[in-house]
Amino acid sequence: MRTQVAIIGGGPAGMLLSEMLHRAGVHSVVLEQRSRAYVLSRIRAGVLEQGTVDVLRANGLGERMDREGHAHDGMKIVWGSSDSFFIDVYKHLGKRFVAYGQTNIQEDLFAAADQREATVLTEAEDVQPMDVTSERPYVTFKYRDEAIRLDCDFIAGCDGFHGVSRKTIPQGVLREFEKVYPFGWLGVLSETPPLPDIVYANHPRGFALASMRNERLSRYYLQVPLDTKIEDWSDDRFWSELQVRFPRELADAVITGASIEKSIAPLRSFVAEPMSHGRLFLAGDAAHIVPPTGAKGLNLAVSDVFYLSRAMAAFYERGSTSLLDGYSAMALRRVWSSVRTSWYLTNLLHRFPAASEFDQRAQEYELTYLKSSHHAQAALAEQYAGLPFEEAV
Ligand code: FAS
Ligand code: PHB
Repeated sequence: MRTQVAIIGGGPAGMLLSEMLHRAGVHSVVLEQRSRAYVLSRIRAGVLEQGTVDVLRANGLGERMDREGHAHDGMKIVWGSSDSFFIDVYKHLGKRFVAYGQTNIQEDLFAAADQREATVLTEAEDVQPMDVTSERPYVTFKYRDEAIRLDCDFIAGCDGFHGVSRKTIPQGVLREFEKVYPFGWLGVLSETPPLPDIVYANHPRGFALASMRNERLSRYYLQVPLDTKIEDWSDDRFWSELQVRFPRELADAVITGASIEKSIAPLRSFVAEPMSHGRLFLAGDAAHIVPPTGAKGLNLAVSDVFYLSRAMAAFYERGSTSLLDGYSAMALRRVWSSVRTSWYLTNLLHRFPAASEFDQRAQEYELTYLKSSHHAQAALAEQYAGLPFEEAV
């Protein structure tokens, strides 16, 4: 087989890259190890930055999002019995967020790929990037019991944190930065009307979050210890704990119901540098992981793909390699900004088991300061909205 760009991974990064390359006249093949049904069964992100919304609209992926998505001016942070403030992204930046599930985006991406009869090979096994530092890289894999070689000009590693691509970069070249948090998030999806706002709660018993997928589908999270077992959390226990962690008037407004999905995600911050090596380019979770506190994971995957598709299009249009050469540095500037914001919000809103009384006081003061300072809220809103994409110079 031969293509211009071999894309490893059919999650949001891989499928969006394939779509954007197609629109730039560049051919790609997507190799996904799981079935389409499995990819669509994963419940993950739910909040899209304005930059992500703009990219999806510009690539013909906005119609259902605009119909079913929920626009928000910002998010609410609550703590204690009545303390709260609103991260008003619209007031400070003139931008809005859209609550629209990653699952929906994945469905829209698969539908667009089917529309253009794209080559998306699911259940591809033993995918291996080869000769990535040569001018003739290729990928080997097994498909329906047949061993296949896919020759290409470039390889895009969009295969997530546990993928094979990042591991292809030699140890002497790759630098990894990691911070593991001493807790996870227990998430529930329920067919119940959500609270009107996305609400983050800091409570002595732990963090809680109220979000949504649409006006009939709610998404809630609780901070839980790392050794938590899902079977220990009945729906009743989840709802009563959630209502303890929200101030009374919010707790009373929560409409409970049977969970249709329940999962635990560990929290970590992780960045791999550089995000390219020879003709291999990493995008999305293959290169970085953020704690979901800042709702940045999916949005970073989109910004990486925006930069990478622009760079590859420039190569095929006019033979220029400058954007490809500068991809890693440009993507990492935005990655580290989001990694820092997500780390800051995780420290601000969670209870750390080993926190000293000093740490606790400092956290409480930070919340009080944010509540009192228009400037501090504007700075947080700017970070939360996500930095603008850099121009191609
Ligand atoms: P993905 O992991 O989504 O996709 C990678 C794809 O590559 C997968 O389909 C995988 O099967 C495939 N793959 C892996 N190895 C392969 C191989 N060797 N060969 C071929 N294919 C291979 N972000 C938020 O903003 N908010 C959230 O609330 C949130 N919750 C999350 C909960 C969980 C449990 C997880 C894991 C992540 C969550 N995220 C959240 C982050 C998430 O949304 C990611 O940022 C997003 O999926 C990134 O997309 P990709 O980079 O495409 O990686
Ligand atoms: C979600 O809706 O899943 C969500 C919202 C905000 C976050 C993380 C996840 O920070």
